[in-house]
Amino acid sequence: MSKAGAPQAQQVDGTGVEVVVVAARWHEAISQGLIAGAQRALDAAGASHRLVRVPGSFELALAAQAAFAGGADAVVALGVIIRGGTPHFEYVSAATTDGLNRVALDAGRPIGFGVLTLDDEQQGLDRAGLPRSQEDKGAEAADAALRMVGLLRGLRG
Ligand code: DLZ
Repeated sequence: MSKAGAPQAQQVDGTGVEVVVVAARWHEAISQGLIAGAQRALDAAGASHRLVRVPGSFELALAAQAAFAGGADAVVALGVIIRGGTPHFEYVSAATTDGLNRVALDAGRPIGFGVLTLDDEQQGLDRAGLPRSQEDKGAEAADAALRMVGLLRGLRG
């Protein structure tokens, strides 16, 4: 795990931005950390937000698509996928990533990608924005989504 190359954190203005946080239910302790981190970042930016839970990471893309259809300006997608002894890890990870990317491109609206793909639970605890974590991936995903809202508005005029 490394923060090398990560951009410097600067406050982003989310006033008037409607965000839906979609979060999977697998690996709940880590997921709760991601959700809390995303909510902290959205509150700090002044964005409006609500939380929707889905059964697993595979379902995040469909929920994101529905959030955009309902008028969301941005989505923050949060999930935890831990490698098991089966090929399921690769299938779920790839489908989740590809699905979210497709939904964002089809909608022309940003999805902050806060899906952790991990070898073990400890890696997730290290990244979940919990008191002993080194990283806060939920907050990073929320911050990225808000920055993209502003950037896209600037580009589209
Ligand atoms: C099936 C499955 C497996 C093996 N592992 C995870 C995981 O680590 N994290 C996660 O978010 N979801 C997992 N799932 C569930 C799938 O995402 C999906 O919810 C189910 O296959 C039902 O469609």
